Amino acid sequence: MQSDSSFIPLNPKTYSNEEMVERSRLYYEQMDQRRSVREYSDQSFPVEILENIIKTASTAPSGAHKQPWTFCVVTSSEIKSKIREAAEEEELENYSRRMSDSWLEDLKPFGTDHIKPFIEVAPYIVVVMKHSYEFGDEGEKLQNYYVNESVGIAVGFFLSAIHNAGLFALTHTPSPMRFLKKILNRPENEQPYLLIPVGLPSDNVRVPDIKRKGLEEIIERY
Ligand code: IYR
Repeated sequence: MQSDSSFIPLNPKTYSNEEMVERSRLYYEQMDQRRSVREYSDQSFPVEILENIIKTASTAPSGAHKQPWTFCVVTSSEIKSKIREAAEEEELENYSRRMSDSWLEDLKPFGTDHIKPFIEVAPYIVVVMKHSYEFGDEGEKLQNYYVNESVGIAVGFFLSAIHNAGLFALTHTPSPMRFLKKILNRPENEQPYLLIPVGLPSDNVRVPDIKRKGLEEIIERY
């Protein structure tokens, strides 16, 4: 199977068990500090950092290595305002009519409502687009595979890289998200997946007092 000449040697970097215990613990401790932030400072940061983060996201595995994603980086105040206006319109409908009473109850601890200033305040808005399919050179449709799984994994890498860089984000889903495709003028094969403000928190920001499930609540041993 591996006789194909397009295979190359891996030369993996490996560690002792002790080193792996230490590395995995340190990574867990670092990631356990990650928090979603809804209130941002307008302070910007070099775009190179975000580009490194997007390159990291794109190292994610994907179905048949199709990398079915585009990361739209928005800094234009005009476009941010358009996105905020359209997102708030949908969210007003969500909070006042579409969401069930139990859903609204579940969201109470997070203090969310339909007003979304972070869309205009955060220095960068990243709109992640998933590619349901691709276009070939003759305009023919080419299949992608496990697109939701692939893009979800890439966004996981993205959030981890943001935290590692010392930046903050929010995975925002202003549903339905069709307006993003229109405002950003994206092609027919792309669908909005998530809207992610990236930046630094506002001064004295407070976050909900959440607890994470313990290991024995999320693991089953066989
Ligand atoms: N999209 C809405 C509502 C919302 C839904 C869930 I589930 C959340 O975890 C948080 C918010 C909003 O962004 O306000």
